[in-house]
Amino acid sequence: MIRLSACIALLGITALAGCSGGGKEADNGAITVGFSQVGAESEWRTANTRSVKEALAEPEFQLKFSDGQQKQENQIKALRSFIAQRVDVIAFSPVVETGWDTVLAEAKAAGIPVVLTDRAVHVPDESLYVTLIGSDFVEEGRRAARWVVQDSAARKGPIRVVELQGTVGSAPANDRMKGFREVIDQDARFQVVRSQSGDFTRAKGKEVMEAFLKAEGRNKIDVLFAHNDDMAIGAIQAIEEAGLKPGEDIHIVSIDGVRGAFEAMKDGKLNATVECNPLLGPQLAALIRDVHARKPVPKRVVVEEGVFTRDQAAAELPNRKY
Ligand code: GYE
Repeated sequence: MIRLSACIALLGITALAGCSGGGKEADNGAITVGFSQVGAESEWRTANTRSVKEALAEPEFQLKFSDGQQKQENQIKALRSFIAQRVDVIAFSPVVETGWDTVLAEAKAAGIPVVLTDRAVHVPDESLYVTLIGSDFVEEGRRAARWVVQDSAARKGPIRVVELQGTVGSAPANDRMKGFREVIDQDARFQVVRSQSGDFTRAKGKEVMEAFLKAEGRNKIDVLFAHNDDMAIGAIQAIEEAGLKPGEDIHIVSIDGVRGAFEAMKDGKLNATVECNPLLGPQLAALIRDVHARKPVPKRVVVEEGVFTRDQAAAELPNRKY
């Protein structure tokens, strides 16, 4: 179950009420929502898309869904088309953090409220969006590092760590890296020897891990931290192809907690996964309802999550919903 901790001050409705225009209701009275998704890069993302589509269903909602294929320019085009169609509410998950000021100002000028889901943006003017619902990625990075520190309690240094980053410039990549470093840097035994983006995909995770193994030598990597499970699963293949045992020769922690990660843990190949819940649909629907009704909503809604290890995998697997 998702528990919410609503933080920061409640958003006043004056900013929105003051805007001219406003969305055009669909003929049947449904709330029209334009949703711009990042892409279909990972198991997390496909579960997230399913959840959003299920929750923003007819007859209450009329959903216009657009897949950005991991490209900001596609998402900006989608947002402009939602504005032109005068949807009631725009919801979107921004692939990267920067570069949204102009299009968000256009939405504001058109009186269309914007709800961020999953990923954050960096805009100097926070009134350009109403609220953000998503995970605390910095904390997820810290949790991954705390697991590594605990797992390495009996080891002597130097402990050589490689990192597979998510999409360059994305909120989860920036924040997970930050949280991980914050904790790992306090223990002098650890050295992050390589850190590169695998764009949150299995294929890239495998490719970059192959390059890491080549550059470092097969016996020089102790720990892999991957910003998502899919990249870890790709890397596991690369490690096996190099003749090493993932989960033993190289200890691996990643983030998301998708089914594939639990299966890899059950097989002993992944050591731990930090949960990041993609099933945001019902909460997003509730927020959109309130935003559309011009009710005040929290500026930030955080999803609470846990950490799972290999010994818990078999028991937890039947409970996983994504
Ligand atoms: O961890 C990754 C996906 O933004 C939280 O995006 C999301 C991340 C998730 O591609 O698997």
